Amino acid sequence: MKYLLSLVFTGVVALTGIAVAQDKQTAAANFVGADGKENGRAQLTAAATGGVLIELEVSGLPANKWVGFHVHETGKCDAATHHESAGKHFNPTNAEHGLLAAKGPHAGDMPNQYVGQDGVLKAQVFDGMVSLDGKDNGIRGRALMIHANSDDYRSQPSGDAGARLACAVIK
Ligand SMILES: [Cu+2]
Repeated sequence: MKYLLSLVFTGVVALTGIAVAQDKQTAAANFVGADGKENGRAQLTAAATGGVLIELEVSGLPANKWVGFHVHETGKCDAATHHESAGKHFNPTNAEHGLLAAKGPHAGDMPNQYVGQDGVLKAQVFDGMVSLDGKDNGIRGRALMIHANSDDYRSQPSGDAGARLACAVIK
């Protein structure tokens, strides 16, 4: 009986451990600017019921301006290519671009973010269409991107958001 109880107890502890691990899926990403130098970081936390919270702080951006913010499909930030190395927006459902597009959005589409007059962007953004390690919508190994202009939420394929100013591989 004592042996059985201890087996049950071990089982409960193991199950609880798994539940906690799933609640606390996290990732981090370091931003690289257009000049190739590190200029910020992000912390990512997966929500238990889906979606990922992205907390970021990036400096050296154009002051007093709304800028586009997306997940791009390729986790490669190469300033020598103006971060074109990160490829297109992450779009596993083959949707159109834009939070306000009739057949959108891309899973990697997120709202514009505001840069303060010190050129620093601080934000907490929730993307409900992605996960960290999901088979189809996982973004670990992909890239976060901040653009020079705001996303118009409609233009194809990327909202006319302009140059790629800061790129971060999600690890
Ligand atoms: Cu983008």
